[in-house]
Amino acid sequence: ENVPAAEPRASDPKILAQEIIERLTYRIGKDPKVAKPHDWLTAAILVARDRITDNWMDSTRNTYETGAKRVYYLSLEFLIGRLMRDAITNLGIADALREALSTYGVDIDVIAQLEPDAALGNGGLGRLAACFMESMATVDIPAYGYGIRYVHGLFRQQMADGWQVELPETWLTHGNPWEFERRESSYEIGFGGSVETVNIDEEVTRYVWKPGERVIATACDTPVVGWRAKRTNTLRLWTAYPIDPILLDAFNAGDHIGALRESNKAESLARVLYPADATPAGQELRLRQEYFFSSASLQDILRRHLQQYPDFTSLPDKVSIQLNDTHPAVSVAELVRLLTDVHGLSFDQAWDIARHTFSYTNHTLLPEALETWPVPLFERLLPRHMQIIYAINAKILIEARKEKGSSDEAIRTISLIDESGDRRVRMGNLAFVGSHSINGVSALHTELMKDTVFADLHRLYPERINNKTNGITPRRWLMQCNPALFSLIREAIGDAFMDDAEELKALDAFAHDKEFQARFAAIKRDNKVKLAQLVQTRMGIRINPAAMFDIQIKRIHEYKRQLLNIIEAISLYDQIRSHPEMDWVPRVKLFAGKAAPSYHNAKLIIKLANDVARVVNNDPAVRGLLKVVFVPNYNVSLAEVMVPAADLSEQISTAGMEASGTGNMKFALNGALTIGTLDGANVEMRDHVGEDNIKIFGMTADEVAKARAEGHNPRAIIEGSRELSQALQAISSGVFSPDDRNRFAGLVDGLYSHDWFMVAADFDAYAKAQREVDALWTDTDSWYSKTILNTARMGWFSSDRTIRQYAKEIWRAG
Ligand code: DL6
Repeated sequence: ENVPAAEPRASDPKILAQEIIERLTYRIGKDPKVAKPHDWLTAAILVARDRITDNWMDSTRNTYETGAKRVYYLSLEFLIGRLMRDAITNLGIADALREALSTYGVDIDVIAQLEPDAALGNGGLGRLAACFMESMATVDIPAYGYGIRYVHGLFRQQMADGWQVELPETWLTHGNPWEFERRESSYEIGFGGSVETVNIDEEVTRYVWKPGERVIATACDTPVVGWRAKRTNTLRLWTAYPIDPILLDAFNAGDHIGALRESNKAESLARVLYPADATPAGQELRLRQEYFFSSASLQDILRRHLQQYPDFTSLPDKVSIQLNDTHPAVSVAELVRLLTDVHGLSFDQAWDIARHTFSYTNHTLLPEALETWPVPLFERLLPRHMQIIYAINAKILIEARKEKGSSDEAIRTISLIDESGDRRVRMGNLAFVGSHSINGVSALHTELMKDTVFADLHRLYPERINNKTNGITPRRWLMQCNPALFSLIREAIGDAFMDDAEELKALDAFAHDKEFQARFAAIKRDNKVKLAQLVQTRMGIRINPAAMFDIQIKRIHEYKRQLLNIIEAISLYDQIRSHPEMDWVPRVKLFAGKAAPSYHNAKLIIKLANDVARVVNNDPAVRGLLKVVFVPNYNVSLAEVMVPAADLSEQISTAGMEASGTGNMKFALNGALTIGTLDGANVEMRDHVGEDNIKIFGMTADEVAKARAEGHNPRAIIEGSRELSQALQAISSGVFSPDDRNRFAGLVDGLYSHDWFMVAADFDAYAKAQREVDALWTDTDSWYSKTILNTARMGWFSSDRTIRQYAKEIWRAG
């Protein structure tokens, strides 16, 4: 936390203390004598926000004055978590604010816990967007994030007898002191209705969309301050309002519910985040959300551009719009519509501008996750956009057919309309053809994109696909979540790594230094004690900080293979009981993560983890050598406690299925050893940390593809593995579910019949790798030298590096 502030006055605790009292009195209206912890938190945030605001205005002014290119990051998700610690660290006032608050007897760590964890996202893609916002400000890119200000973010997860139960998350209960509502930045958004044609002359036809419904999008801005307050950017989230707050005629006629119907319908647009991350929501409200925020953002972008420049010919030079997955893909058609129908450009001009302005990031290869919308729904909701999509499609298909001589099959897969069943609009293809750059998020993922989901489009436009391996912000994921390790590193190698994470490599020299190892180990131990306390308080389970903390935290998905981890735990449990005489390494297997509410198997996996935990944790025969814990309600704040406490990081997805992963990077940076497959960014992590410092096991992506294509025989594999068959037998016979022996039959049968995710196929390799990890653990010197090297060599995975690459190679900005 001891980071130098921008200017000495800014970090004077006495001045901060005065400011806190001023905010408390005049902005919150509270006498300090009766102020509640929440009031102190709000006052502290307002002090920080005011500091940021000065910087924010400077940044905005500077962008106007220099005519710099602006980057717009369109994302339906921003998983930002708490903001206070981030803001005060980047402002360099963390220590001073602590001292200032303490003069009133207020502990900053206590009030910081009261800040709600803003969960406006599901998982990886949303958290990446949050890291990118911070890094764009840090590397001085004039950028805006655009999204939706959901009233309810991702659901709160509770456990009822080991089953996931979803409860609404209400992060706005105490208001949101970070944001500024901008009523003046409001735009009309239309839905439905019809399109009229006006013939201007023989050659020019104008299209006039007459929407049947209209709502208002209003901006809410949150400033995002970069490291050392170099720049502050804007996260602009849209709220929906009705055009008429109440239909008075209906109200006066006694129809009180009908009088509010329009209002409710409008407000439902920003009410709740869809809680699925890898399956498209597929419902009309979701398409409405996508269009709502895309249209509002584009109208805002065009308005800002025209404020500064005479026309739109300069748009691609002055504006880059990054589409975060396909959720904002309708923007491609919306920009063409705005430029032609509203601003009078020709279709060809508009199309050319759009293609040079947009770029698109793909975050998953799962074919079921690539959004498509039924043509009739699309046509009813967005009739003008449907026409534009047909016009774009005609252009592309003629080009493909004439210039590139594609086959009928290729034409079918390139088309924006999927005609294999009921006709559907392919949003991935729309995003692809409407962008000059399409990027994957790790080297392997990008190559697989070229070979699989976008193979034909890649043949047509071979220069467009490129890779930008993900990264994480080292401010949140090292400095703030692990202050003791941060201080130790500073003491060892100086401050350079604070501005350039790759300077962490200087720590290499300390990997074998006994004293450094001991201090590194002591910090890990303290972090484990903190996590143990959290587990004890929240769950009443006692875990031993001397045991190896083996952690898997992420969304629950079959491809992420929490099931593999649980089955291995069962097998280990079995072996410990059978061989009490052996020297077992004490382990605590910790899990956390949410399942999409409609994802049956994922919810069963959570129940299995809890059932196994109950049996194992209560069996005196294991003598505490193994504990299994599923910590409920995983969110960013929980990750900030779990990541620094991990000894072993589980990154065990079926090879070829995890686009990148970013949790893998957070753990390694905080000194955990990774056990993982050659999937996503694990591959590049291995290259950076060195293969001796990571435990890689299992099938490669090519082997998985081959096994799937040629068929593999999971039954034979299971029967050939004594450990695996015994573990599955234990599950099937009801050892963990005596009240319902058949509870997990679906999961087990899936392994015997098809094993799509190669859980059985990889089991033996995984179990062997785990025993090798045990052996390493017993060699303390070797363990810490490896984990120190992980910290030392993870600098490249800073999101500052990722953003610099986007800026240079895609946006040509900054
Ligand atoms: O690119 C960020 C993040 C990747 O690190 C994960 O590997 C990937 O699963 C995730 N994708 C999503 C959305 N869809 N799915 N699945 O969050 O993106």
